[in-house]
Amino acid sequence: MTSKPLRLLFVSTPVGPLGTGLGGGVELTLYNIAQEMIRRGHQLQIVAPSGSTWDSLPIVQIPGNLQIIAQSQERTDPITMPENSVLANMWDYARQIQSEYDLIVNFAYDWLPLYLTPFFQRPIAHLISMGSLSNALDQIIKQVAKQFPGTIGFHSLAQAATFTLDEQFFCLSNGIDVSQYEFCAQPKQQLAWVGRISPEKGLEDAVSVAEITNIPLKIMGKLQDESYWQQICQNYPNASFEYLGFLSTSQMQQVVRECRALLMTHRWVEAFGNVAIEALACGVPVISYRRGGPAEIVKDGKTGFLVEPDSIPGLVDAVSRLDEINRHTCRASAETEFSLEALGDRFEQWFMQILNF
Ligand code: HBI
Repeated sequence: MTSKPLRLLFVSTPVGPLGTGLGGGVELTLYNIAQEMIRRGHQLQIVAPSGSTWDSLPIVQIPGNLQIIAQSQERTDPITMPENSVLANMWDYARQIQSEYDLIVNFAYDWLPLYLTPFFQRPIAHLISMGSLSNALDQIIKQVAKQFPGTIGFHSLAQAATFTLDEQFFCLSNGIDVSQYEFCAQPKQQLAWVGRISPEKGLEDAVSVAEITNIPLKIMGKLQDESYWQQICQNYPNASFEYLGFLSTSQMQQVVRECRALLMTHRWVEAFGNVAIEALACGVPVISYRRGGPAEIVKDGKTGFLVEPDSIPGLVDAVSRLDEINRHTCRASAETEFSLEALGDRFEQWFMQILNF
């Protein structure tokens, strides 16, 4: 706990209302850290797009048109804003009420809140939730890192490295409410894949593993790219795989915990990989490409295996070695490094540094 309670204003991602899964990993991060800050006695207000529903969290719903997802754009694309932009509306609201808070925390992977930073009276902490995707966004992140050192937060060193900042930044890792995940000692003969179904997540590689090993694959997550999914269904007629939909945390962990392993087959530098620590919390080993955040989460040979990126034979070999992994070791690593307690300590440390208490 910091010396005194902080008054925190969290401004959410503009790509979808909280609770819909459209915001991907950053939704879970926002929910977890909000919960933990309230538990620690801080005052908290969340600003999010209309339609956000989330338990008892205090959310101000802002209307407006959603922002298109950054990963669907080209690196050289100009920044685009829809008319009646929910992103602009959320930050206009934050501007109006900023004096009631000590610190504003930005969860959007977007240009506007970074550009607005010097125009605000209150400090803004920017949690950058993905690796580098856009030249215009890279540039404004560099600018804010230079002008406001320490206010840029990342989830992993690999993610930070994609922005080549020479300024100091803060590495938050990530964390989950481990008590939401139930350990399972005896899994079924099945594998899990969890994530937004979109090309950058490389689902087809996991389906290949299911076809080669003849172990059924359970797929969960937001079906973001319909044509990509249809392509996979056509290209792997002999593989045994089943799409279970976008499940709540509790439903998802009920399936994952009974799997022999979670496969992570991402093509891009995954900023962190929340699903990796969710699987570990269930005692489930993680088999992941050695790329991005998961390479800083999985202890090779201890809590899973790190595989040469894009090597399907590497994934298949790791599956054959799963009996070398002790599922209790997986659970223990989630409890020590990735708990809400550990995450809360890192966020408080970041906030206090920015407020230079
Ligand atoms: N795209 N424009 C934009 N803004 C976001 O906040 C955003 C996104 N794409 C994906 C995303 N956020 C989250 O799914 C990731 O941060 C996890």
